[in-house]
Amino acid sequence: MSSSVSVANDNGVAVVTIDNPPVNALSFHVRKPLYEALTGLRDDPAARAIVIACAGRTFVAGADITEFGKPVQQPELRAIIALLETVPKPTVAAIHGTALGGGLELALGCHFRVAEKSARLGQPEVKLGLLPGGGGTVRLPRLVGPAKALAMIVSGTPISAGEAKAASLVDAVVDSDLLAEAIRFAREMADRGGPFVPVRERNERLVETDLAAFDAQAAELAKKARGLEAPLACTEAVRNAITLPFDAALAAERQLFQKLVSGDQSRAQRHLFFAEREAAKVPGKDLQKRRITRVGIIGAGTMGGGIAMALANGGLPVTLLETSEEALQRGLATIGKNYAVSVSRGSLTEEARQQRLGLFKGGTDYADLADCDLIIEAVFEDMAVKKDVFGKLDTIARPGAILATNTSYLDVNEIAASTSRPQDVLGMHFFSPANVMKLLEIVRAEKTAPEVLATVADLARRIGKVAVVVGVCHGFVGNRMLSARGAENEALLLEGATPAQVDKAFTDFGWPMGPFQMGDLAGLDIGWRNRKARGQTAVIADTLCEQGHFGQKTGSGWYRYEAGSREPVADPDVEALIRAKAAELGIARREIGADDIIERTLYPLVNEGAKILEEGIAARASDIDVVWVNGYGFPIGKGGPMFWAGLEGAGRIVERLEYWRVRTGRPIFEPAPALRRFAETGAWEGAGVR
Ligand code: 3H9
Repeated sequence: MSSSVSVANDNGVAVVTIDNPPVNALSFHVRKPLYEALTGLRDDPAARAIVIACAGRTFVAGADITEFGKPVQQPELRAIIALLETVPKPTVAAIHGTALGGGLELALGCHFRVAEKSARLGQPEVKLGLLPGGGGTVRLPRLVGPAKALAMIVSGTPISAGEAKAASLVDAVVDSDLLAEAIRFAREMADRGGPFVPVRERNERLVETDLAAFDAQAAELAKKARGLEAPLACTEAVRNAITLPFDAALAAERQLFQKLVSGDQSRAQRHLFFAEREAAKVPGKDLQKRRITRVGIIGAGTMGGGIAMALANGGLPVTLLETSEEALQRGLATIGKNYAVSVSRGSLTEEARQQRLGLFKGGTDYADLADCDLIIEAVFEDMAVKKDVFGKLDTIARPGAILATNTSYLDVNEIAASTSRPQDVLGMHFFSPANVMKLLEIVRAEKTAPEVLATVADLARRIGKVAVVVGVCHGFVGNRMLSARGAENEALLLEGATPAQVDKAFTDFGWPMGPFQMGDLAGLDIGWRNRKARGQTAVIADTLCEQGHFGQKTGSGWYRYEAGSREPVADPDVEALIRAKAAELGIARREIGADDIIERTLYPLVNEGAKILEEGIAARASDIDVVWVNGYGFPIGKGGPMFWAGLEGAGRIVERLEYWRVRTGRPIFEPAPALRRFAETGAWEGAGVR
C-alpha cells in the first residue's frame, strides 16, 4: 500500500488512513490507492465495517487545487464516492480539523460521519470560483435540507461540528479519541445490521422542500453575486438536486463544474488562493521569530482603536496609549460600543465580548508601554510627529521590542532613523476599519531585520489578516497605485464624462463602487489636505472642497445625499461646475465610452504595478494582486490587476497606453519596461525582494 493511504484492521473494523501532508488533499497519489483499498475492502469478509480517517492536522481539506487545469488522472473523486456507495457494510468518516470541499464530499459518500468537537465542515469551492464537483450539491441537500445546503455552498463558510450535528450532517460528535470512537461507532452499526442506506437514496428532505421559498432564497443570494458565475452555478446545481433524479442532477453538476474550472474566473480565484499564501512568506531559512504576548498601540482614534480591536479579536492583550485620560476613555468607549453592536447583531457572543474587553489596558504615559513586545504607532500622519513618537519609544521600549508605524505614505526609513534600533522598526499599514479590512501591508525598511518581518507576518496570520511584505516608497503598493488609477479622473470629467458614468464603468467591471462614490464615502477633504501638503491641485475637487462639499458627511460631494441616506444622487450643480471648468480651460466635451474610462484608469493602475515590480517594492506580481483584492475591492473574479493584465492582453495595454500618451502628452501613460517585457514574454518577472 502506498504511504499516502494505509489500511489496518481493528478487530473486524478496517481503518483506512489518508496521509498526505499538509492538508490531506485528494491528489492523484491519494485517489489511486484509496480506490484500490476500498475495492479490496468492499469484498473482504475480514472487514465488517470501514472507517476513513486522516493522519496529521486535518481530515481531507479538498481536491488538490494544483491539479485543476491539468489533464484529469483516473480514478476521479466521483468514482471513489460511487464505489463507497456500493459498499454493503457500514462506512464511517472520522473527521478532525476540517472536512472541506472534496473532503466533505468523500465523507458524504460514507453512510455515517463522526466528528471531533473542534472540527469544521464546509463546501468552500465557491471561493475558488467553483461549485462542489464531487456530488456535494446533490448529497448535502439530502442530509441537511436544500435551504441549509444552499447557504453553505453559496457562502463557502464552514460550520462547526455542533452545528453539523444539529443539521444531521454528522451522526456523532466526540470530545476526544476520535479514531477509537469512530471505530466503536462503526462496530456498533455493523452489530446492529443493515441495510445501510447511502446518502444518494435519502430523499426525505427533498420531498418536503418548498420550491418557491427555495427560489426566493436563491434570488436573494444571486443579488450578491456581483458578476461572479460560481454562486449562480451553485444555486442551479442545488435546485437540480431538488427537481431532477439523482443521476441527472449529478451529471448536471459535473457539467457546471467543468465549465467553471476551465473559466477565467476560477483561474483568477485559484491564483489568488496561492498568491495569498505566497505573499505572507518571508524569505530566509530558520528565522527565529520573536515572542509577541502584549501589543501597545499609540493613538486611540479610529485607526488606533480599529487596530487594537483587530489584535484583541486575535486574542492578544493590548495597551492603548493616549495623550490624555479623556481621549483614552473616548477611545475605549468607542471600542466598547463597537463590540456591543456586534453582540446586538449576533456576530459576537456576550461571553466573547467580555473576554475581549478584558484584554484592554489603557495609559497616558509612554512608560506604560515598557512591557510590550510590539508597539504600533497610529498617530497623526506627519513626519515630525511620528519622529517624536519614535524617539520616545526608543527610550522606553524594552530591547528587542518591535516598533511599527501605521503610516500610509511616509518614509519608514526616515522614521526608523529617529531611533537607535532601526533593525526593529517596520511599517504595519492597516486599512480602515482596521478590525474589518483583511489587508496588512508590512513595510520593510532598509534596515528592518528579516526575523522582525517574519514575526509580524506570523502575527498577521494569528489575527486573520492577509499580509503582504512591501518596500518603502510614497504610498507603498496600494496607495501609490491608487494615485495612478485616479490620475485621469478629473480629465475624464472635463472631457465629457459624469461622475456617475465613471462610477458605472467601475461597478460594471465588478468593483463594489466607483472612485467618485468612494471619494464621497472616505471624505473629499482627506485628498484635499494631501494635495495641499504636496503642492498639488485638482480643479474640480478643490472647488467642491472650498465650497464645503466633503462627501457623504456633509450631504454633498461628487453626488448629493438626502438627509440620512447613503444613496448617491446625481448633482446638477456638480455637472454645471464641471462644464464651467471645461469651458474655462478650453476643453471641448465629447461622449466618453466605458472602454475609454477603463483604459485611462485601470491601464495606468497596471502600469504603476509594473513599475513597483521592477523597483522591487513588491517581490511578485501576485503580491500586488493580493493587495488590490483585499484592500481596494478589485474584483476577485479578475484575480487582481496584474493577473487581469494577462486576461486583457499586455500587448493591448501597451498599445493603448501609447495611444493615450500621444493623445494627452501625459507621462502617466508611458508604458513601464516591465509591462513591455510582459507583453513580449507573457509572464511578469518578479524583481525579487529588495
Ligand atoms: C474541491 O475540493 C473541489 C471538489 O468539490 C471537486 C473535485 C472534483 N490543494 O492554508 P494553509 C496548501 S476544491 C492543494 O496555509 P491553514 C496551501 O497552498 C478544494 N494545496 O494552512 C499551503 O501550501 P504552502 C476545496 C492546498 O492551516 C498548505 O497547503 N477546498 C490545498 O492555514 C497549507 O495551507 C478548499 O478550498 C488544496 N486543497 O489552513 C480548502 N489546501 O505551505 C482550501 C491547502 O506550500 N484550503 N493547500 O503554502 C484551506 O482553506 C486551508 O488550507 C485549510 C488549512 C483551512 C485547509
